Amino acid sequence: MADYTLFYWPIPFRGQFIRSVLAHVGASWTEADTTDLVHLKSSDPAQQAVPFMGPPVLTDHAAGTSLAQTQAILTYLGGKHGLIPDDLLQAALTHKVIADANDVLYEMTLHNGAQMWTATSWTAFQPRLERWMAIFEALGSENDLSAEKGFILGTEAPSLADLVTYSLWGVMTAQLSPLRSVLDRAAPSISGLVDRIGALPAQKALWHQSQEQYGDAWCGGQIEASLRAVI
Ligand SMILES: N[C@@H](CCC(=O)N[C@@H](CS)C(=O)NCC(=O)O)C(=O)O
Repeated sequence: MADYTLFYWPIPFRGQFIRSVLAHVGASWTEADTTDLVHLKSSDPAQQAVPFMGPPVLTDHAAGTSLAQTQAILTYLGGKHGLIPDDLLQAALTHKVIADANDVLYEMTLHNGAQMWTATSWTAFQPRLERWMAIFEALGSENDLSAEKGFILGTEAPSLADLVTYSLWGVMTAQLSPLRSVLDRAAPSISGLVDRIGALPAQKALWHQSQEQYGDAWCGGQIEASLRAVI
């Protein structure tokens, strides 16, 4: 049996953050069928492996436990596999990076598709999107990150914060390619970092497999269609 089972839609988006960490630590996992996910998602909360509203859900078979909420899953995996620095401030900054990434996902999808993008709303969002990129860039710069070397929290090796940064900006700009030049301009060190993380053998293999499975999808659904129409 695999180490983990991931319940998520067949798209990158939030699921890719989890997949990226699992690949980095060399864990094996099974992707649950969408029918099993739908069944689990619509079950009575009292009957669910973990009470939850929206995926991802990760089952850790050795521990006999399941978790929901991307931030909680990442924190669990990061702690279990030594990807969160011991230093109190660096650990808190790891949680900040995860929370920032989650905010960006919500903003990019207008709160999971509550509204659709229009040319006007997308144009109005551009300063805010670039500011988000600049926020990641500034954190990296404070820790001597450059395009060529270093990691976002100044650690010796990639930490959870780097994998999250890659899964956010690297995956987003790979799937929505017009945004890559925006990232290059607003956050050049982050652009370099995500390329370096993406070039790690485990990430390269994962991304190759993900592209075969998910094609050019990012967040999926009507919100992705409306995004593609305006970028
Ligand atoms: N805060 C949750 C959000 C989960 C979420 O919105 N999941 C989406 C897919 S990315 C979903 O399918 N939601 C369905 C629903 O909320 O009913 C997390 O970060 O994991």
